Order: sequence, then C-alpha cells, then structure tokens
Amino acid sequence: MAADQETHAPSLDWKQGRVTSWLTTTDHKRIGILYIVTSLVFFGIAGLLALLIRLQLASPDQDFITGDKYNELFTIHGTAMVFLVVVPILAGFGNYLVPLMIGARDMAFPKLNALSFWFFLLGGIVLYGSFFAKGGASSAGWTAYPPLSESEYSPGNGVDLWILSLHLLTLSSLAGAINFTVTILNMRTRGMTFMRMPLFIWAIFTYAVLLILILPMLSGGLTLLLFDRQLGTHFFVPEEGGSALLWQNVFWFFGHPEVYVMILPAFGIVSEVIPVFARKPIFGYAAIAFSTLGIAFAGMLVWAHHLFTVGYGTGLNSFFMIASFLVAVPTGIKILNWLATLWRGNISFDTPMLFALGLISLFVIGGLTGIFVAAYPVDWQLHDTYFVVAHFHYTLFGGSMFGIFAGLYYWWPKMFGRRLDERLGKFHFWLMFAGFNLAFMPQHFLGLLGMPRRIYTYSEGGAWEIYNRLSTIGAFLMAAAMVVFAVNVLRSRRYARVGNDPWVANTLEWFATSPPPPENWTAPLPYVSSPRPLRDLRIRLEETRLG
Ligand code: HEM
Ligand SMILES: [Cu+2]
Repeated sequence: MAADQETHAPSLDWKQGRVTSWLTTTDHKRIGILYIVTSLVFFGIAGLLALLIRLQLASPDQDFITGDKYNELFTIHGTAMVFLVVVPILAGFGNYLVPLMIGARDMAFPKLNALSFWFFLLGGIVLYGSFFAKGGASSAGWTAYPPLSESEYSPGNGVDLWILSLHLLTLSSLAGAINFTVTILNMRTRGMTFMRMPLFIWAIFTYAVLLILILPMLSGGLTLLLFDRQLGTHFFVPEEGGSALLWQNVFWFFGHPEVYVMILPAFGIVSEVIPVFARKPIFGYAAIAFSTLGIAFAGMLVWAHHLFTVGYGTGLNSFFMIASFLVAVPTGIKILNWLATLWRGNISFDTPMLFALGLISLFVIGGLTGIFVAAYPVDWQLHDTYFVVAHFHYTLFGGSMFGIFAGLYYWWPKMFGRRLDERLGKFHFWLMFAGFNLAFMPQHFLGLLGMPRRIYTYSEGGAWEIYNRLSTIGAFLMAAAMVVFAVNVLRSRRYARVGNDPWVANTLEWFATSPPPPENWTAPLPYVSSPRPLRDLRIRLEETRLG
C-alpha cells in the first residue's frame, strides 16, 4: 500500500465543515452522516416515549399517564422507531458506504439524495410536532386501523399529521431507494460483477427494491384514509359500503415486507463484520447473497398472517401459515453460514463482533417465536398480546438495532478517523444485552398469561405485576447503556487517529483514507477479482515485496 495513503488526509477534519456547507451538501458521505445523526436523535426521543410507557406499566392501577395520552405514546413510539429510526439509519449507512464499497465517486443522483434527507427530517418534525396538534397526536396505533383512525373516532388533527408525516417519509425513502438501485446497477468499479459485490451491497440493493415495491401501496392507502377523514369518502367505513379489512390488507402488504427492509441491511452488516473478526472468508458467499433475495421474495407473500383472527377461514389461513414458515428457510441459511464462518475461526471479540453475535442469538429467539405465531391456531391465542410485542422487539431491536450498533462501531473509524473506545464499547454491549433481555423476555410470559398489548394499566393482585416490574427495570438498563454509548461518542474526538484499514478488512471502503476525501479516492482503485478486493491487494503487495 502506497505510503501516502496511510497518513490521514490533511484538511479533511470535519471541524472545518461550516454549517452552510452541511446544509447545502450533496456529498453522499455527509448525507449519510446527517441521516445517522438525525436517526440517533429520533431514537433517543422514541426511546424516552418507551420509558414513559414502561413507567406507566411498572405497577398496577397507575394513573401516572391518562389512557388517551398512553395511546398517543405507543402510537408515536412505534411509528417513529420504524419510520424515523431503523429504516432511515440504514439509509444513512447505505448512503455513506454504497459508493465507497462499489468504488464510485458518489450516488447516481446527489441532489435527489440531499432532497430525500430533508424530506426525512421534515417528516420527523411533523410526526413529533403532532403531539402539540389540536386533540394531540394520533392514538390509533402505528397500524392506524379504521374505524378507530377515521375522524368519527379520532377527531382533531393527530391522524392527519400522522398521514402527512408518513407521506413525506415515504417520498424520502422512495427517492433514496431509486438512488441506491440505479447506483448499484450502473456505478460499480472495474471487475465488480454482482457475484463480487460485498454482501452489504446485496442487502442494500434488496432493501431498495423492496421499498420500491411496497411504498406505493402505503402511499395509496394513506391517501384513501385522508380522503375518508377530509373529503367524506367511505373506503374503510363498513356501514357505508367500505371495508375496514381493505385497510388491514393494504397496510400489511406494505407492513410485513417493511420488517425485511429493517432486518436485511442489519444482516448485511453482520455478513461484513463476522469474516473480518473471525479472520476467515464468509462461508457460502453465494448462498448468503441469494438468501437475501429469497427472504425478500417469500416475505412479500405472508402479509395476511396479521389477519389470522379476522375469520378468513382454513384455506387462506393455511396458505399464509405455510408461506410464513417458508421465510425461515433462507433466514436459516444465513444463520448457519455465519456459524460455519465462526467455526474454527481466529475470533477477536471487539465490540462490532459482540453486537454481531448478539444479533444472531437474539434474532434466533425472535425468529422462533415468529414461527410460533405463524401457526394460526397458536396465533388465535397470542394475537395482540405481549407475546407479540416481545416477538417483534426481539427481531427489530435484538435484530436490527444490534446490527446497527455493530455497524456504528465497525465503520466509525472510517467515518471519523478514530475508533470508539473498546472498554466503553464492551460495557455498552453487555449492559444493552442484559437490559434488553430483562425488558422483553418477561413480556413473552405476560402474553402467555393473557396480557393484551396497548392497555394503559391493569389491576392489582394478578400474575402480571412481577413481569411488568422486571420489564421496566430492563428498559431503564437499556437507557443507561445508551448513555454509555453517548459518552463514548462525545469523548471520541480526543481518541487517537487510525489509518485506512484499522480492522485489516476485505472491502473497498477500507482502501480510502479515514475519513475519505470529498472525491473518495486518492489512488487508482485495484481491479476487483473477488468479493474481497482489499485482501487480494494485500496479498499481491506482499508477493511483490517478497519478489
Ligand atoms: C428502546 C427500547 C424499546 C422499548 C423499551 C420499547 C417498548 C415498547 C412497549 C412496552 C410497547 C408496547 C406498548 C403497548 O402495546 O401498550 C412497544 C410497542 C412498539 N414498539 Fe417498542 N420499544 C423499544 C424499541 C423499539 C424499537 C427499536 C422498535 C423498532 C422498530 C420498536 C417498535 C415498536 C412498535 C412497532 C410497537 C407497537 C406500537 C403499537 O402498538 O402501535 N420499539 N414498545
Ligand atoms: Cu408479519
């Protein structure tokens, strides 16, 4: 590796970025960082809403929060975590990494890229701002099922602002998805065929294509609901000839594949991290790449497993049950290939690796309970109970959020030129891992003991008290873990600088300086002849050195 590439690039210190240059930037790296920082702030707010929910449920017969306010809290918490945190922070990683990993100068449409960020920010301001709307924020749940979401039962502007915010966020995601798809299809460097792309790129490509397929369905549904509320149409009003089940089908045709939009890039991060910290090539590159497409495809065929209790009958229920079971096959391929990569590896348990291993263990629990509720006779018992709340937090927090933390610790040195502190990182991981399981494992038992979701209190003397108390303690431990992370980030500006490739990794982003210059590359890119171009380059350099 040429000497000048090792020294950190002068005049690239982020402190020199003036506010205006950030406000007007079209650079994919800066837009990526704007997405990540904004999503983390939105995560903090949605996490605080969750703490209020847990405080209200910590003991029976609480009146710390009124029923109406409680309904607003879980509605905005759930909506924010999905649309303001997980989906956009993954767009942030994609924005920062896709051009660097495929050897491009920027995204295909830089200005459209900037626009999608500002739509995202505006959507977030509208959603959180809706708490101050007439009648308060939406309290119809993140699923906004009519007739509850119709103006008869949800007067005021809360639901209208919820719809406006989701329209802005959908536009933002759709613009981003088109940008990712065009960039990955057309801007890969010399030699980088599809079967030589990093697995994270496969994941972001699938994330983008899924969004393009499902977001128009959500936009259409939101518009019809707005018409019902504002123009007096009756699309979802059964008494007037409409259908409440139409909304449920429209919402979940989008909503279920949306969970794969939230997990596949996190899986992609794990597929990048595990081979680097196990010092072994990934086991079954092609199988993992195609299982990403397999999950997306099968995931489009299962949406009505959310409607098992509406009375569709054995035929339809059985189809959606079997289709839901099928998703486990490509998911299992990923899990087994990661374990095969770890097998006999020379593993170093740095923080990115700990979070990656955390994702595997927690997602397996979330996936297995998903199989339970995919069996519709079982779901008839557990639908809308805390068992379901526990299930999707194991997949969305234990899965997506743990993957996102792995990515933050792994790519932080590339983005900011310094590694986050390992001791604080490990403390963050173990506190989060313990807090998470204490918060959500007891919720499985609450569900089995019949506790419905979305209730703001419960009576004294039942079996639910201890589990709720434990769950609340767990939620506060998770909050403490996030404080440790914030301290690590704030102190990181004083840590030592690192070179291009602090982890001795495999993919092209580590060929650039840390952080990369505005034009990304300071030297001609190597010809890509495998999914591990940087490793190939290291070997070639070693061979020439040995002559
Ligand atoms: C930060 C830690 C978190 C805690 C303590 C937490 C806690 C909770 C609780 C207790 C509920 C149930 C409210 C009820 O039914 O009455 C809930 C609902 C929900 N959470 Fe979380 N959550 C957290 C993170 C997340 C994350 C990362 C996601 C991922 C996207 C998420 C998505 C949701 C959704 C979609 C709902 C359903 C809201 C509804 O019923 O409309 N949560 N959360
Ligand atoms: Cu589903």
